[in-house]
Amino acid sequence: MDLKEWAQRKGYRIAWGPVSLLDEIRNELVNRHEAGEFEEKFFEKSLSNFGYLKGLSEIRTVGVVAIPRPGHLIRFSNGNRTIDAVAPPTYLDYDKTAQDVLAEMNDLVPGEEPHFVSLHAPLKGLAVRTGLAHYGRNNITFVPGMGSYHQLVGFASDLDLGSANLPEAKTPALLPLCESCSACQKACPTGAISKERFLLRGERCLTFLNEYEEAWPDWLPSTTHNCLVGCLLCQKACPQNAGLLRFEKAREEFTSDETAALLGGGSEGNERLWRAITEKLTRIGLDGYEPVLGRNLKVLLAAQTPNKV
Ligand code: B12
Repeated sequence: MDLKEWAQRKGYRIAWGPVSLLDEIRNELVNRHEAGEFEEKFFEKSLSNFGYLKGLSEIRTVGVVAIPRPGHLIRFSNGNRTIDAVAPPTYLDYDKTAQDVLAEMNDLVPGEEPHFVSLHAPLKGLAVRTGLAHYGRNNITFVPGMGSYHQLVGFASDLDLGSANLPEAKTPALLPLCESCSACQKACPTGAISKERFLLRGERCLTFLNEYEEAWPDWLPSTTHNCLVGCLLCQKACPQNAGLLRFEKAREEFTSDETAALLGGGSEGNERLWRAITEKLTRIGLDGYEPVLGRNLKVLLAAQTPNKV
C-alpha cells in the first residue's frame, strides 16, 4: 500500500503524523478559548463539538487528505426567469466526498477490517502541522495546485504508516505571499478578516451567518450575500487562487413550483413539493440546509447577483 502514490494518481494530496499532534491542536484551541478570543455563541455552535479520538482505540496515526473541489451552479426556475445560484466548493456532496475517500483508502489494505476512520478534529491545524498545507491570510488552507479550493478529509488509523514517512511537525505559518497582500481582508465585507488579528472573527463571517437560521444582525446589509449558502469573496479575491475556481452544473435543478415553495418558507400545505425538494437536495448532498435556502435565495433574487460569478 503506497498512500502517497495513490493520492498522486487521484490528484489528491495526503500527509500524516503522530497522534500527539492532536494534543497540540486541542490545547491551542482551549487556550484561545480561555483567553476570550472567540465570541461565545460562535464557539458553542462551531467549535465545541470536536470528537478527536473519542470512541476510537489503538490509533497510531492521524492525517489529512486534500481533495480538489469545484463550485456548483444550482438552477432555480422562478416564473419566466432562471437563476444559477452558486454553491462554493465543498458544499455539494461534502459527506459523500469524505466517505468515498476513506473507502478508497480502506480498499488499499487487504482484508475486510477498516483501518482508516473519519477524524473529527480541527483539520486545518492538522493539515499545516503535517506539512500538507499553509494558512492563507483569509484563515483557510492553501495547497499547491489547488489553492484553497479543496476539501480536507481527516483520518485516524491503527496502522503504523512507517515512522520514516512521518513528516516532521511544522509550526503553522502564513504563506509568504500573504505577508504583503491584503486582498482577502479588503474583499471581506463584514470585517471577519481583520487587520488586527489573523484568527477569523467567525461570528462575523457571512458563511457563519447564512448557514444558520438565526435572524441576520442589523449591521449586515443583505446585499453582501453572494452564494446560495456560504460566501466566495475572500477566496475569489486571492491572487493565489487565480485560475483555480471551476464550476460544475449541479445534478439537480428546481422547478418554479419548488422554488416558490422554498421562497414561501414552511412546508405546510406543500408537503409533496417539500418531499421532492428534500429528495433533490439529498441527491446532491446539500440536505440539511432546507431551513435557510429560501431566505438566502430571496436575497440573491432581489440583488440579481447569482449570474455574476
Ligand atoms: C467551524 C468551521 C467554520 C466556521 C469557522 C471558520 C474558522 N476559520 O474557524 C465558519 C462557519 C465561519 C466556516 C466558514 C468557512 N469554511 Co469552514 N469549517 C469549520 C470547521 C468545522 C472547523 C474549523 C476550525 O477548526 N476552526 C477553529 C480555528 C481556531 O482553527 P483555525 O481556523 O485553524 O485557526 C488557527 C489559526 O488561526 C492559528 N493562528 C492564530 N493566529 C495565527 C497567526 C498566524 C500567522 C498563523 C499562521 C496562524 C495563526 O491558530 C488557530 C488555532 O488555534 C472545519 C472542518 C474541520 N473539521 O476542521 C471547516 C473548514 C475549515 N471549512 C472549510 C471551508 C471551505 C469554509 C468556507 C470557505 C466555506 C465557504 N464559504 O465556502 C468558509 C471560509 C471562512 C474563512 N475565511 O475562514 C474547509 C476549509 C478548506 C480549506 N481550504 O482550508 C474546512 C476544513 C472543511 C473541510 N473539511 O474541508 N467554517
